[in-house]
Amino acid sequence: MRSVVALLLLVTGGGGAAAAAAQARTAAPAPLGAWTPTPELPGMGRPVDTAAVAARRRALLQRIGRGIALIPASHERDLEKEYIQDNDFRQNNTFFYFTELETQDAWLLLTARGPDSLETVLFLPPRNPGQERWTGLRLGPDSVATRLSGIATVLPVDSLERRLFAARFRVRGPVYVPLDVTTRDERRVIDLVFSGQDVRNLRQLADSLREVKDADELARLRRAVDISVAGHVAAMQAARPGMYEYEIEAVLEAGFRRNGADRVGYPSIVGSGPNSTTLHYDVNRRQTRDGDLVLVDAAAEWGQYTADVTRTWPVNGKFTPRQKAVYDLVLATQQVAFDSVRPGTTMRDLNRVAQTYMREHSAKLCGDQTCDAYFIHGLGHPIGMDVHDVTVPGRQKLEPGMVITLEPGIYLVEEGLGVRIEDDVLVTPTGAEWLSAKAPRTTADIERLMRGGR
Ligand SMILES: [Mn+2]
Repeated sequence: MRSVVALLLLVTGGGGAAAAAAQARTAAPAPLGAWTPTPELPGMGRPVDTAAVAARRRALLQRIGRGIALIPASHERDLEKEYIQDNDFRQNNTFFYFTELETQDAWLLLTARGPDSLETVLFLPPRNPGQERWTGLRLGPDSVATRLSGIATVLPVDSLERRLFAARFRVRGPVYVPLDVTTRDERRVIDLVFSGQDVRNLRQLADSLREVKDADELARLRRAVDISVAGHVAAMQAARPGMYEYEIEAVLEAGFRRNGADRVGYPSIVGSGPNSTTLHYDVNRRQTRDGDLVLVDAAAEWGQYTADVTRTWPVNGKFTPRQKAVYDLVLATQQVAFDSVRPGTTMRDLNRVAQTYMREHSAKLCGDQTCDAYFIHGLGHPIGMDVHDVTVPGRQKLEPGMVITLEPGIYLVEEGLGVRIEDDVLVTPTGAEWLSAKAPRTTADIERLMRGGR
């Protein structure tokens, strides 16, 4: 029952007394500014960047040439059947990308009859005041929706089938639908209207547009990253030997929420001691002991976009020489990978650079084998609306505007010693920009921060 409209994020301007108070309560630094709420939907909506979504729709239609794209919105999830634990609604990413609307049960229809004949129609369910007592205000097929969405033609959803039949006979070319996320009811409509037509999955086409982030997406990602950093810093500052992993998780996620996170981007990993070597450990029930390393892989989602950040630190605030040696090799490997990021390189190239560096600088650190034998996952992946965002294949050339993670690690199971350092990086025309580096990365910076907190 979340919001209706999402946002144009303006990280400018003052946030008023409430925001100032919230910032004062927050242990973490970095005031995050305020965003402009949508007056028609108090406490729910965020403004849509109507120019950005219109440009994305145009880009899609240009790729289609002649044809139809039909994209259903997500539906409210069922508390009794689906065991939802955060919100009972999150928009599907394809619908969001082309609308930035968080409204449910809607449809978006795009038709292209050639490069100069593009049409967008948004279908919305009628408003229902009785239901809105439960759900809060909803966007309906009226002038408010037209203004907030920037889509001129907004129709009630009961006219959907009629309009689709009209489009079917007017527009030649394939019909693109995100087939992998359509429900049985949606398929019934599509099969009814487009039987015998060339119906294709929209995902590949739509996902390829999402690889390079536009300015609005980058603003959302930066904000998600800043919020995530605030949570990591708060967790480092609060950590003490003897704390349970879930207590650290609580501080971390409080840092996210206090700074406006919509939810976590993925289940928070807080792995101490031996758990630091389990890549996707998210049970978080162990009690930490003096001398443990704690690996925290966690990030916030904001405005539909999520960061992906990992820090590893000693629970008592001081690295042992052994921990520092392993940590510094991971850190140097990450730095070498970062220094190699530039347009035209590939994830496969970066992987090779990282693996080679780690192998050649292992000395006897990891025993008989070189340490790259314990770097058992890929170097990184794109982020965006999905934490493992639309995949840029390993051999595809990186382009400015792509955002990737760099996350080398070494996991020595027998020692119960795992280190991963993960940062989010924007590919720029000349190289790369760290987005998450405000969370301390070097052992000296981590120790300084943790000392200051006690
Ligand atoms: Mn990751």
